[in-house]
Amino acid sequence: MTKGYKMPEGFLWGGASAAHQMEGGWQEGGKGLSIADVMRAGAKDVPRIEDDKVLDGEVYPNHWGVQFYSHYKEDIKLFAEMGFKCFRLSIAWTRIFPNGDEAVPNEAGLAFYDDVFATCKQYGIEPIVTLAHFEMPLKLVKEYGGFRNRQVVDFFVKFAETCFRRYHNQVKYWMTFNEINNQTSWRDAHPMLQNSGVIFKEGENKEEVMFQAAHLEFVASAQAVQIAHAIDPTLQVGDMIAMSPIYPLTAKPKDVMMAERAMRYRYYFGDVQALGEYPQWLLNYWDQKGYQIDVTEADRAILKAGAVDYIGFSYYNSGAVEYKDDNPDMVYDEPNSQVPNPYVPRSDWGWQIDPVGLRYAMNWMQARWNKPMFIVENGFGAYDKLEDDGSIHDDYRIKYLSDHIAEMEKAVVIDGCNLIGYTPWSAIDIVSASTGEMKKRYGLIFVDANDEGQGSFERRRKDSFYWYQKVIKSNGAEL
Ligand code: P53
Repeated sequence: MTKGYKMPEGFLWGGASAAHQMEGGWQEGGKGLSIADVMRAGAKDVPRIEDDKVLDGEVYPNHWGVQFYSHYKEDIKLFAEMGFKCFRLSIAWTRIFPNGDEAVPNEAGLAFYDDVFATCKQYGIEPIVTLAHFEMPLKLVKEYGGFRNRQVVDFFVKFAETCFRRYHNQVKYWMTFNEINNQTSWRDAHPMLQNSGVIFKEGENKEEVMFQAAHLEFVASAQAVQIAHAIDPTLQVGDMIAMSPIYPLTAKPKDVMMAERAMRYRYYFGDVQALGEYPQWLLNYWDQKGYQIDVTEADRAILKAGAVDYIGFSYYNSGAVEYKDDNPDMVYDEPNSQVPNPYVPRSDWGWQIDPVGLRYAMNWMQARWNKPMFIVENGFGAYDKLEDDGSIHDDYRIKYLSDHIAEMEKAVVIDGCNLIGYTPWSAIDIVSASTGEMKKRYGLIFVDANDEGQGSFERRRKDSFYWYQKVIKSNGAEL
């Protein structure tokens, strides 16, 4: 164990998850089909294929997840044993509005989360809830075009309002859209998986569509923030940003400028949600490109009045860019503009490991947005080995988490960043979002299941479970 700094009193240590990756029970309790239910399994370099319906004979790993739907009491008990003060989960939109466009919510779905939150409460665990974590009802994608369509704003707002009304006594911390900014890099890879639920049409400009869809998500999010405050002024609603700071590859001024341009492109999402308005450079960019983004005066007023209360963010890695002569305008195009950073190691899936980048990013966000922050994801996807005696020796995960927590603590104690809590990804093994694999494991708790959904689904404590238990017990002093 190494020595860390103690976090402030009341710091929310916990773990994170998302409904589609964890729950399973895809047809239980009246649940409808979400986009995650039609995504096949992929692998490291094999993209997940998105079908437009469930096809016989295909493998859809989110159908079973890790069966949290039937194991939640046992799982939350294990979280309590680790000492969790909070647990981040998402509400599956399709449990509440199975197709997204119903007039009345599905009572069985609402009741499921009543019981999940009651179970958390029994152990003094604060639920931290994401409303949209890559789980849009499939019908809203297919029949309404996702967030191309203003009607979908209304559907989302209705879903959000339904949840706030039902759970505001149990849930104080909310987030609207998970990793809202990862659509900058997922335009080609997973158009449907991103929260926008957009399927691109032949010949259209994907970047323009992305800006338009993101705009409607901002409006939906800002409306949700206002409604939450009207229902219960004690509710805290955050955004959720995939934070991966982009460094200049060298100190050459043009590399530094290129990195600045990359940062503003990736994080304008945070500017809009935290500051309530679009940055001027982006309005200029739209003009230069001839993009016609439908942003009304009414929208602008909503964005301004619906700024978020805190910045939720994930942190896994950093990136780097360099200036290239064939790109004199320094247009940032993700992920193609990125170059490997020779100074940091990589995981088996190629993710760059950079704990200092977390401290750097926290300082950057504090200065730019000046809001409380919440690290709602940080973790290490790796192959784990179940030993014959049932133990799992995941020292690589302990090292990753310990190194990152140490930097987080410096950001708080030395640099004065305002941090509400820390929930590593993931509390328990889950199905990977990008690959659909089970074997890319993140959990502090092991689930005995393979990529095909075979296994006992028994839970086992990894070494990281016992390690994290001590971290929490010492409030961050023992890493
Ligand atoms: P997986 C890409 C880059 C950074 C975070 O990711 C990302 C992604 C998309 O996968 O997603 C977040 O499972 C996301 C979680 C996801 C986790 O990071 O692809 O919010 O749902 O599981 C880890 O390895």
